[in-house]
Amino acid sequence: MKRDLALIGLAFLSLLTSGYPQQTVDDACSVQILVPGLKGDAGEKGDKGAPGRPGRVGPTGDKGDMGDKGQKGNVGRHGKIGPIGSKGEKGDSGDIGPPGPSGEPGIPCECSQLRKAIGEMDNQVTQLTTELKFIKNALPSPAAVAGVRETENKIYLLVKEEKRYVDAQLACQGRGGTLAMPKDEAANSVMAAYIAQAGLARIFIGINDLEREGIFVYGDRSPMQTFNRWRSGEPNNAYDEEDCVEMVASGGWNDVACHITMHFMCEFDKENV
Ligand SMILES: [Ca+2]
Ligand SMILES: [Ca+2]
Repeated sequence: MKRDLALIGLAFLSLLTSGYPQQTVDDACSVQILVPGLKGDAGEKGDKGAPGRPGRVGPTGDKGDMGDKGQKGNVGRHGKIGPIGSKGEKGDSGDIGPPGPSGEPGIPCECSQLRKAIGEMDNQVTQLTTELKFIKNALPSPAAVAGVRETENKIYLLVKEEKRYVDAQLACQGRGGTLAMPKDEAANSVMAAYIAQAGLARIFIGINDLEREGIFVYGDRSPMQTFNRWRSGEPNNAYDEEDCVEMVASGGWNDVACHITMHFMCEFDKENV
C-alpha cells in the first residue's frame, strides 16, 4: 500500500517538473516513471562510534562482611604530667648508723692570757670583798645610807641620820673616816650628785671656822686652799653664830649654825679601807 502511494507521488512530481521553462524540448515530450530497483548487497561495516556518556550512579549496595583485624600500632607519645599526690605517712625510724671518725686534735689553750685574766679577777674579788666588809661595818643600818660613791682615792658615804655637826663628825670618825671634805671640783661634783640622787636638800660637810671666826678649815684641820664653792653671799655668819658648813644639792656651800641637825656625808681614804 505504501509502496503504491510512493510511486504515485513520484509520478505526480515528474508532471510538475515538466512545466519549467528551462526544460528541454525532449524532456517536455517524454514522461518517465521511476521504479526502485532490487535491494543491494550489504555495505561494509562502519567505523567504531565515539564512547557514550557515563551512566547514572547506581543504588547503594548491601553492607559487606567485617574485614580482618589490622596490625598492632606503634607506642604513642608520653602524656602530660599528672597533679601532685597527697603526702604519705611518716615511715619508721632507721637503724642507728655507725660512729663517725675521730676529730682532729684541738688547739693548745692560751694559758698565759687565761692566767693573767684569772689573776685580775682575783684582785677584783679581793677588792670587792674588802669594800663589802667595810660597808657592813660602817653602816648603822641598811636603810640609813643610800649606797656609796667613789673617786680615785676616796669612798663617800651618805648617812641618813640627822645629827649636829660635832656628832656627825664623831659618827664618821667612829667608822674610820671623817666628815666629807671637798678639796677639789672632782670631789665636790661627786658629793653633789650623790646628795641630789638621794633626794636630799642639804648635808653637813667637814668645813668649819670654830677656832677662828672667818677662817675656815677642813675637818682634818688642813687650811682651805683656793678651791671653794661658797654660794653667793656666803659665808655670812648669820646671827653671828654660823661656824659650820652645809652643802646643798647643787654643790654650793653655806655656813650654818653647828647645833642644828641634818644628814651628813663621811669620806674614807681607800688606802685605809
Ligand atoms: Ca662663822
Ligand atoms: Ca650662812
